[in-house]
Amino acid sequence: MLKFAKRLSGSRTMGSELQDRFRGCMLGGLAGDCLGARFEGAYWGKVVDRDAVARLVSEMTNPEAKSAAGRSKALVVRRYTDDTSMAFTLARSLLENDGYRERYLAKSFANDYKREPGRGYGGSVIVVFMKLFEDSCRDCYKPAHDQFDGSGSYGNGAAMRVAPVALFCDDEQELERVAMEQAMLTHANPDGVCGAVLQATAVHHCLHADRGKPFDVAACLQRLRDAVERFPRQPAGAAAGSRTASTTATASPITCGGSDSLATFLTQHSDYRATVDKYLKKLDTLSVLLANPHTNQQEVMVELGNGIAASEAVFAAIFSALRTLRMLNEPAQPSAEQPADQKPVPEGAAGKEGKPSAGEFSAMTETIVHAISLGGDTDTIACMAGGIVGAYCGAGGISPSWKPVLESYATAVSLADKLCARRHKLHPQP
Ligand code: R7I
Ligand code: MG
Ligand code: MG
Repeated sequence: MLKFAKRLSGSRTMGSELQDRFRGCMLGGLAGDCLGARFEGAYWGKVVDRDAVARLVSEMTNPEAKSAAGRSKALVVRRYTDDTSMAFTLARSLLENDGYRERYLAKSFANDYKREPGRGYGGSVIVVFMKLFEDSCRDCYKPAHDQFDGSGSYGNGAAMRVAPVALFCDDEQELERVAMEQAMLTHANPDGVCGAVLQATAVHHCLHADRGKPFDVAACLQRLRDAVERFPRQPAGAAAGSRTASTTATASPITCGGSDSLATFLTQHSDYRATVDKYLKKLDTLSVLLANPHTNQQEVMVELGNGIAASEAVFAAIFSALRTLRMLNEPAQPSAEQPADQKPVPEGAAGKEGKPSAGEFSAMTETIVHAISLGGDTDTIACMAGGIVGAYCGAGGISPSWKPVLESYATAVSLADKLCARRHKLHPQP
């Protein structure tokens, strides 16, 4: 096993393992967003040289790092973008209401945008926020439904923020439903919603995967496939067309106001079948790409995409995350078979005088560097990949040198701790 795997058990000393994994998820997302934002949009339709990304990430986070020209660089705090802003808001909303409250969350998203419009929001979602402020807005899902002439946005904005839902919801049914419903406040196209369900499922699976055994990539892919096959999840016992307050046997109260069925809306959408078929096909492609250690960034970008559509960025992120988790199962000494450009980035790569430290491997660094090197929507791909890997590896897998450069690091930890404390209260553990 790679050296990193040994550090997983060490992280248990920080408190409960679960708390560490909650923190890892929130911090991994924050790190991917803050570091990936440096590259967002600079490389649409093309990949970025991995060594260059590793060097720049090191320059951004390592106080001893030197630039390619050998100059020392002062560390600066890296601002988070809309991905983290909306994830924080979603986490707070779930905590403050002890569940999903649609109007509260919709208004919170809109208020956050008004307070900080410069966080790099998607071009069209702003129209949704503006409509939510109108007195005439009675149905908080309608502004999202009206986007793009009634077809709804297929952007990745509902997926990029969804990780807290995986930390909040225990069972699969509740998870998939809350992921769907929160998505539909801003994204009503099945592509945008299914992407959120898939990302939430990936985080949830990795959060609860047994670290005592090698990470089971096939089991994770099967869980993702199951989620797409039953998308959109209907509340248990609810007849199509009658979305009512939840009566599911879940641990927490989830309020679902409104009268129309969101799930029915999705299944009746003209793009619904195409979305399910596309997502299942892309999962097959992802599985083939993952099985081959020679797969390079160019192939991932061409096959899965790296753009702002959920059906691209979510798959790029899940690939980056599962690639790292698969690597944790591999021998410590990379085999001669492994292509040089796919070998793990050594921890502190290009740090001191550009020399990597021997043999060390940081799962989070590896994930974020790989995600960014796919190009395109780098903050969002790295944010989602970081959230998945963090949920498995925990905060113990994140370099302490990243702390001062990630804006609102303490907020991410605090929200993770509150979500974890709530879970412990519902499910006390010895
Ligand atoms: O999805 P969204 O919240 O954007 C998230 C992205 C992330 O990369 C963030 O980091 C931030 O940079 O933005 O915002 P939307 O405005 O709903 O969707 C994003 C973009 O996707 C839109 O501005 C459109 O360019 C495109 N898009 C569509 N274009 C044509 N037809 C989304 N849906 C459609 C569509 O149906
Ligand atoms: Mg962003
Ligand atoms: Mg983005």
